[in-house]
Amino acid sequence: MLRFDVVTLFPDMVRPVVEQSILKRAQEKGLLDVRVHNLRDYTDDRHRTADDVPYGGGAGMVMKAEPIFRAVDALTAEAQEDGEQMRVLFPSPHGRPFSQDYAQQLAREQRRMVILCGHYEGVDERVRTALAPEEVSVGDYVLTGGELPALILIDAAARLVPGVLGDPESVMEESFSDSLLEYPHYTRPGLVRGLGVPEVLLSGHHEAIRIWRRKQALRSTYLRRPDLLRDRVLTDEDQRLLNEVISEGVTAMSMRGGEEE
Ligand code: 4G0
Repeated sequence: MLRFDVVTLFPDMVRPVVEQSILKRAQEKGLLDVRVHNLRDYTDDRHRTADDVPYGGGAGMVMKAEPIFRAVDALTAEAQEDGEQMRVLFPSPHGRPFSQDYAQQLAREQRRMVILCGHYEGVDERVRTALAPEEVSVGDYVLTGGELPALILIDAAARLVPGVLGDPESVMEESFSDSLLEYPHYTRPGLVRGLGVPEVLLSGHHEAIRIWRRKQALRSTYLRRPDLLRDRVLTDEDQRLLNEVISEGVTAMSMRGGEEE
């Protein structure tokens, strides 16, 4: 079972989200366990202070180290009692870039994962010194806190756990089209505001559909994220389809999904 312990000053930013939809179902099925811990419960003063002014002055507040240490100590003790190991993650703009590969690694993790959510201008550096948490970044931008990144890590990992998504084929297909963008999807009706569906998808010709989708995925990737194709060894079929895409040129129609064929 994939287990996350989220340590946060704002439990309500996390709990309602993990209690919805697919993450809720995953927990009901016993495939995922997300526990949310209020960092204020690990403070020791009357005002339950979790932050303070920075030494040396300057704007904003800094998260205190001791409440984080106490929370991690409590979770470490609990894991030990249950004979489990622990991995501590710390969402931060200074972290290692999160990616699909990183998510896959989390999804296969046997240890409990503690996610420390920082806030304000940052956390007391001694949290890094003493805990050496794994810093992970969900992108090159700054957020008000680590809660949204925590949810991103949990969501991206959980959906890769076998049985979490309804249809195991969707994850299968996805790993097949690894690091290509998706082909376009259509559903009923066949005509929406004058817009139709590519004929091939209505043909029932499974091999033709497979090739069409593969070509569309290559086209979309070539046009929008050529970096994903740059150092990639293509199969003979992929190379042939990509050559077709390129020789057809970047027409207005190809930009709309290549409905010519
Ligand atoms: C630690 C993660 C935590 C340090 C967290 C901010 C963006 C990300 C936080 C800071 C976050 C991300 C140094 C501002 C909380 N923002 N990109 N905010 N600093 O993953």
